[in-house]
Amino acid sequence: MKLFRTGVGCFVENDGHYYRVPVTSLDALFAHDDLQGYLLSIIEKSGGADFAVSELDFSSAQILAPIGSQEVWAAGVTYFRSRSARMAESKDAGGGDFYDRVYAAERPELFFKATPSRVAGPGAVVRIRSDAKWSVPEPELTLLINPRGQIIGYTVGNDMSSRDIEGENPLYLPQAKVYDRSCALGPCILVSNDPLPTATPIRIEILRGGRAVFSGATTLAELKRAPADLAAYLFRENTFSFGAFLMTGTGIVPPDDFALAQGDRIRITIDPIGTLQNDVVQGRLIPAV
Ligand code: DO4
Ligand code: MG
Repeated sequence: MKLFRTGVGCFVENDGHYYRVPVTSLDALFAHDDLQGYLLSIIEKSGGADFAVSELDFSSAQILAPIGSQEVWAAGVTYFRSRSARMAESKDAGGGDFYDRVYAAERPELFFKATPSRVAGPGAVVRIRSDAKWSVPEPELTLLINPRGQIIGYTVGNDMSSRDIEGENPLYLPQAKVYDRSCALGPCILVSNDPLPTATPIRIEILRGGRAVFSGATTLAELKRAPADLAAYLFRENTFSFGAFLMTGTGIVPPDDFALAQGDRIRITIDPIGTLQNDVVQGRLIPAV
């Protein structure tokens, strides 16, 4: 069952059919005692003319990032590939053995990633910082966690990152990671209280002028930490009244000679959820005032 936020309201998809969800805010929905049960009850009650109108409304609606007021957090160095890439990029700043240590440590690396205003939805643009020369997308399974700390769904995430800025000095991590449109989420929430199978594939393709310039894949079997453990660490000392999103880290890093460029198209697919597609811009979206 998939939950979509669109320009004309929220819809739930089940078996290829779309049903309107009578809510004005995702915040109330995500705080529900039993989101999955509530959405199933909407599907069971739907029928007749209302159902046909919902299908029609959905087919012409713009799909938006499936986020309300939630903060987006991220875990880092949760795949061996990420550990090695960070150590390589920080070789001039001391070699980064702290990446190796955090990969092995009991406590994960967790960092603040984005407010909703910094998040791009499906089809919207993501940004490269004006002062960055080496940026990459990070395709990440992203957890939706309710205010009680329970994982209630999954979406596809892109943790846009400036490798040159982070590599220069790890204390620059917030600047490498947090800026306008540095994060993309979507196209929907796969609503589920169950863990995803470890065989779940995560794939990325980057197109330049319509031609693939990078593609990569991994599976959740490569993720070193259990999503529930990451969620538990995040909720240890934080209250999230509307729940939170938690990106689980990247297992795919392009080769060191690859940098994103203006106009690139990024496609990230996690099969049970869908494909998140965003085009890249470098520079400001809105003129400074
Ligand atoms: O340690 C820096 C960030 C790592 C990260 O974002 C990742 O592994 O996905
Ligand atoms: Mg990341």
